[in-house]
Amino acid sequence: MALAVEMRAMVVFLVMYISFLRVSIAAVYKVGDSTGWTTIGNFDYKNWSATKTFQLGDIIRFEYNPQFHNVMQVKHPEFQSCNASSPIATHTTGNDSITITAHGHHFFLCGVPGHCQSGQKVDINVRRASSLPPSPSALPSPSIPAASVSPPSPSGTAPLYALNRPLAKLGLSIAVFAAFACGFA
Ligand SMILES: [Cu+2]
Repeated sequence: MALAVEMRAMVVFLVMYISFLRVSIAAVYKVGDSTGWTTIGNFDYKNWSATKTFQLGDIIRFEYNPQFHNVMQVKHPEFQSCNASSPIATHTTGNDSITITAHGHHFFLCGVPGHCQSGQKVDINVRRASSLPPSPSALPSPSIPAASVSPPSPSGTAPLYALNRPLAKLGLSIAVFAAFACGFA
């Protein structure tokens, strides 16, 4: 009987541990890394974002001096033309964390005159199959309009991709769990 109780506690612990892992998967990306969000040094934000694999739930952090800069989320045409007159959202704290909740492109620029033109703009692209390694038989990429920030359409394959990483972590969970359980014995 005591064993049954113990087993149940273990299962509860394991479930909690896996939940924790799932939550902790989200990554935080500081835009510009140590450079931050600025015009100084002509940082290449395009190259910066191109080297990242953004996923749903990831956090994009803009760190900057709010006296000199801000963060505006805009649509694609405004991003292209550096038009800060009709932003979707504006952030001005100097330490802005934005959680990515949709696939596709997320366009940000600095709304201070001249800054976007000098390169203070970044395109955060969350690809649909980003959790998969590149394969030769790549899916024919669906023609998603660049400016689309609409919620993802229900797709049969998406949940499968979503499961990959938690499952990969499961082995680790069990190993840690085993060590944990041994410590109690
Ligand atoms: Cu600026």
